[in-house]
Amino acid sequence: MRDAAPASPSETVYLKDYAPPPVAVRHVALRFRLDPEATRVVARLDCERTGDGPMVLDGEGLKTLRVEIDGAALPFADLIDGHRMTIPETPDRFVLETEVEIAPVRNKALSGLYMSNGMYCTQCEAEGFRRITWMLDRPDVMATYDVEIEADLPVRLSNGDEAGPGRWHDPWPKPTYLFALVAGNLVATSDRFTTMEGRDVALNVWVRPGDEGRTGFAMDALKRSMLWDERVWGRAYDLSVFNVVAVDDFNMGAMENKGLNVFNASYVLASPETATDTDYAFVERIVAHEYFHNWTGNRITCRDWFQLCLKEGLTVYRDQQFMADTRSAPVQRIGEVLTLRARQFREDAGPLAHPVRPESFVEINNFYTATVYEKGAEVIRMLRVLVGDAAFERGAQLYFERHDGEACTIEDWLACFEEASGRDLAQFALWYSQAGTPRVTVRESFADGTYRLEFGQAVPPTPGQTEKRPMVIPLAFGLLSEDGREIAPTQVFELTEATGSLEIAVAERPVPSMLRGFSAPVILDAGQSDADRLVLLAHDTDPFARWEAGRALSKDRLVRHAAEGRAFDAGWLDAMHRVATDAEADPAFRALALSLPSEDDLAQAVHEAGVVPDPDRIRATREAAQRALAERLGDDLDALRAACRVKVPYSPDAADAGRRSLAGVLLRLRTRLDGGEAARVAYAEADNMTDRMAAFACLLEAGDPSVAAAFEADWRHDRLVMDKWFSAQVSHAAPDVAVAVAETLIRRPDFDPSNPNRFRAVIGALAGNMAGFHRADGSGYRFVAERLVEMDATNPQMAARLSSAFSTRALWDADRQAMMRDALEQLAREAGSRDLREMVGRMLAD
Ligand code: B3K
Ligand code: ZN
Repeated sequence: MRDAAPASPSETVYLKDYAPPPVAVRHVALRFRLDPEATRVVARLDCERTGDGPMVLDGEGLKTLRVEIDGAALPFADLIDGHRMTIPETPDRFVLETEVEIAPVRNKALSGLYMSNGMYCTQCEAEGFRRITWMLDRPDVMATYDVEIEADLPVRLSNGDEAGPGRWHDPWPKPTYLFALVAGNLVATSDRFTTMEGRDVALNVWVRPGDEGRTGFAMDALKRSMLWDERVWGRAYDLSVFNVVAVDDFNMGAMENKGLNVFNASYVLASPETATDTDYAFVERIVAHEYFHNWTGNRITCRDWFQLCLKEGLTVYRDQQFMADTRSAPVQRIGEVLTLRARQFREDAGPLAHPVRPESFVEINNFYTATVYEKGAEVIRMLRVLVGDAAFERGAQLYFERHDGEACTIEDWLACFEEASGRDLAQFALWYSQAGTPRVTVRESFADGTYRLEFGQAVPPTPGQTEKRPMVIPLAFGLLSEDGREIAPTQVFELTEATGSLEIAVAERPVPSMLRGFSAPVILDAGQSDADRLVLLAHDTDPFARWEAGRALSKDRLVRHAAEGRAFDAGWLDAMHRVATDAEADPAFRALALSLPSEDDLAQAVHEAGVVPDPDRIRATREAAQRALAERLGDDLDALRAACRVKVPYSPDAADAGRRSLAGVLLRLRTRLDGGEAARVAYAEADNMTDRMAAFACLLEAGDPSVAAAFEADWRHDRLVMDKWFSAQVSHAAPDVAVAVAETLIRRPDFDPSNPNRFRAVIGALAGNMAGFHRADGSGYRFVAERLVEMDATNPQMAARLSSAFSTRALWDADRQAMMRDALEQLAREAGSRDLREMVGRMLAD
């Protein structure tokens, strides 16, 4: 199933080449006779000519047994060339029937039909359906489905409504990528939901026997998502059953198959003993996200894969809104920005930068990126700011009315908002086509009662895009007085040219609070003074801007320490102390304000300051800063920790989670002073996984040799908790031993690299341990590259995804750059898959 040849231009698919298919498939009837080694699939396609030219079907790794048109056999061997079957001529209306054999048990790529712990399951997005049977495997071919599953297994599921044992009918036309089948020995937690249209819906969360006790939160999140989508977007569910299945071996988080969402078990199963608050939040968010796809993705889908952000950016925007409504909106927003900067800004700044709507790809699975998802969501957030809430809502409803049942483009989406708002969105559309994070500068002056702001924007060059045009950038800002009063509430300045300016009449020189709520995904240089930042940190009414001021103060201190060896000043430490002890502020906010910028963030900032970053030095700086903070907090540390104590029984709600989060940050600081004494007590006393993991991390960082064995003794029976155990040991290992720790872990019998969660727990964690991965001797690079080559032979998607660890090459010193290049060249030589070859090719192309 692997392609042998290197990536060549002929493998590249271009947006500009899009052409509709000449044949529509109106209905698909599938019959499966499941067998691990020899599953038979009979597919009957009701087809109709819609244009001229041959019918080209996709198929990969199929043993073809029969191809017939209207009952007459075709000489299929002559028609098949690699992964294509070309039928030169067809009647206007016809039935194409094929029969193939596949071996799910041998499918380790986890794309198509595969097996996980004895259960059959599928993953078809983006192009996995072709590994099940011959079909026009493209999103603009939408059909209704009938599915029949023969197997000696108690549970047999597919999309749509149940039409008898093992038989399913899906009345809603859908593309192949939303097809799903699950069969196995599963048990359900069940509930019901009545939609606003009066439809009674059976809800089931299917898991392996033994896991039933951990499904309650996912079910609750599902019901709340259904209600929220009705209330906020007017979208109701449209089948009589909604099934969710937890699968152990899954490449990503989850998949929105129509009526049959398949989830990585780690994003469904949650109990206080085994899941952290972060896990709970992921379960809630991903359940919501996949459910919301039912309208944004399933009922209205993408014309082609270049339009991926049409469903993903929009659905992320919707899940973010849901989380903001469900939890603390400011804390959610800060978290979103942290993720955007850590993942998307990093992507945008390196060789993997691409527009929110890419214009070409070799392997579409390489474009399920932070840019398509997270920046895609930011673009929608900006659209809302620009057209206003009322026009946004009208535009969204118009989109649902006009395009229900269709496969659409970004142009279709934007046209609805142009119509609803009367506004020309041509310049706004640049957000979809221009890659790179815009840099915005702001300079201020004040004289004679006039405050003047001057803005500038520049979008940096990115691969394949050297020239950039000015974008429309909504900059939300407010003004405070120097003693912290708000003197101008939030307003939005639209920067549409390379430069722009604004004058406001005010009596005194104000303190500007810029980019409130992070109103645009840009890098802002406001040239702000420490004095202004301290005012904002103490008084800003916009929680994001308040947090941002503190973050800027901290980042500045840590960068100067790492780059110039400058000591931490009392002004900063006092400000941090005030935030920590501000009893009025939400504990979750305080936890975020006290958390220092990550090592990755600091490496990028040191690089931007014109100094080559040294990973060990950055690590040491962060350690020193934590120690200095801990010393400044002094006795308050323990008092604050005590005040964070949360009532029992455990609740995953935002308020309690916020207290646990602050307690975790404080414990980390405490550990810098007592070598792990408080963490040992916290570990012993922990009655939930959040507190336990926080203490475990502290003890690992303190170099406690016994804690890993103690944890393992308690949890070796639990695969999801053991993923945390694997991951934490690598993430929190000292830089000089991180590779050795990872090497020891992968030799254990319970390290199964074919399980993506376990593979990520070790290899992904090492790539994320900055000073461990970037060892000066290159051992981190070699270790990760070797594992990726091994992984590529069975699961190319996984290997390609983790290969982005090498995308930060340009940040580092010449020796590291050379060693990273060596690792990439090794990957280029030894990569068999199109997936990994494309990624490596992009990372080497400079
Ligand atoms: N749509 C899926 C992701 C599919 C990834 C394919 N490589 C999950 C989601 O975004 O909801
Ligand atoms: Zn999605």
